[in-house]
Amino acid sequence: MKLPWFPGHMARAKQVMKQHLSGIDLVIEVLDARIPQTSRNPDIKKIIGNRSRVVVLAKHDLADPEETKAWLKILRTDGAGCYAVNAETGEGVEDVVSGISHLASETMLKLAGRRRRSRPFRVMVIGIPNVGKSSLINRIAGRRSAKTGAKPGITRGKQWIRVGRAIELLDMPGVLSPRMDDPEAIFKLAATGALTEESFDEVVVAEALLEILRDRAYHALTTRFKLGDVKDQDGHAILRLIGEKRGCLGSGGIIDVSRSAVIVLSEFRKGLLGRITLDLARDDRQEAES
Ligand SMILES: Nc1nc2c(ncn2[C@@H]2O[C@H](COP(=O)(O)OP(=O)(O)O)[C@@H](O)[C@H]2O)c(=O)[nH]1
Ligand SMILES: [Mg+2]
Repeated sequence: MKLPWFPGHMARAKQVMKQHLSGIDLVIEVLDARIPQTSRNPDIKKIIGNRSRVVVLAKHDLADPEETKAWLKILRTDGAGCYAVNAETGEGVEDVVSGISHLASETMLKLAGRRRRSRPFRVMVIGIPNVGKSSLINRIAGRRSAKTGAKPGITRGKQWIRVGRAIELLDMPGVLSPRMDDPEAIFKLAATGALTEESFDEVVVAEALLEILRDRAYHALTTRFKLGDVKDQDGHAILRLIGEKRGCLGSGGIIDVSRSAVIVLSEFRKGLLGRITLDLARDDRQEAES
């Protein structure tokens, strides 16, 4: 598989993020619920330092609910809290906000005990591209403006969004680069939509994904694409069958597998092939805890 293009703006974004982190008390680390292990930046602990960290598993509507439950259990032992949300609809975001409020008041009490001057508790959202950072920020901000009515200058266009009385959320997320340490990780990032289209081979990714779906979501796969018995077929054969069913024909009536690959990936990412978690909590437990 081709190595993804690593844009210079990613390095700059990291620099900007480090500057922004200087005044931050708590970091919300957004992970993709389908790949909680792979969507985590390997240097996360170094980047965050000793700040508190809340983990949010976004896109939980696309992940296997049992797997998400297991991941929440694993990740809860690690940070200051862990929540599963749909950042698009806002489902679960209330719990994130109340968790943060609780941490904020604890911290403020400690500061008051040391007779420090009170100041807002500052929060920043970070995560890899496309994981749901902006959606989460919008949901947290939207919840606030829904409660207080429109207040121009407070919720929008400013660097900080007020959340409750004592909390401020940075309007801008911190973008982290994903882990690219093995082909398996690159496959999972590509399948879930974390990488730009030009940085991987869609056919290779779709074929690998189809074999996972064949083994773990057989009914959803065969129903969605109206396939017959494909239990003994490999990813390439299934991709060709899908191309046939969906009329992906190139010149001379040859099946255009790159078109069927695009269809498979796009329908998977929309959740039309079922709720699939690619990082299984069972397999990845040890790594996650290390
Ligand atoms: N199904 C689903 N889609 C989501 C969720 N969160 C974000 N998205 C979608 O994922 C894409 C990337 O989201 P965005 O917030 O821009 O990610 P960012 O790059 O981390 O800021 C957008 O199309 C969102 O609508 C979620 O929880 N569930
Ligand atoms: Mg964004």
